[in-house]
Amino acid sequence: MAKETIFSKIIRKEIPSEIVYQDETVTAFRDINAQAPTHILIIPNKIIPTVNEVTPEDEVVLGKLFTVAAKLAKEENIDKDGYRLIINCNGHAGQEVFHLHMHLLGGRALGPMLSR
Ligand code: DGP
Repeated sequence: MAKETIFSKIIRKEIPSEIVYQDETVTAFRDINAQAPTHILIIPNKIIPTVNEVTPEDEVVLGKLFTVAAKLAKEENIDKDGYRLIINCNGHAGQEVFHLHMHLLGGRALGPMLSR
């Protein structure tokens, strides 16, 4: 059984966060350390620690991360100007929370994709 992180507490509303979307399989909430005017984390309610643990049975819920991202981008009014979706995996990518999450970033020009 995968280990819980702070994100499980957010899903269960045991700690405060600004949840902007939730259903039976996906939760989205504003990042506590926003890197852009819009910075939302979109996560499966099921604990998947990293992309390395993704299995074929996760394909539906992970596809839903994209439909929720598109809906939220529209609601945040960043869909036309553009935005970036990021999923970090393990140390070289800087993953800090081991509950797979998609960052939705926008609201300003985000610059080059990678720092050098
Ligand atoms: P990553 O580096 O990809 O694992 O990103 C983890 C993100 O999670 C980071 O941008 C900060 C955010 N985060 C960590 N703890 C909390 C929390 O308790 N609440 C909220 N809203 N965001 C958090």
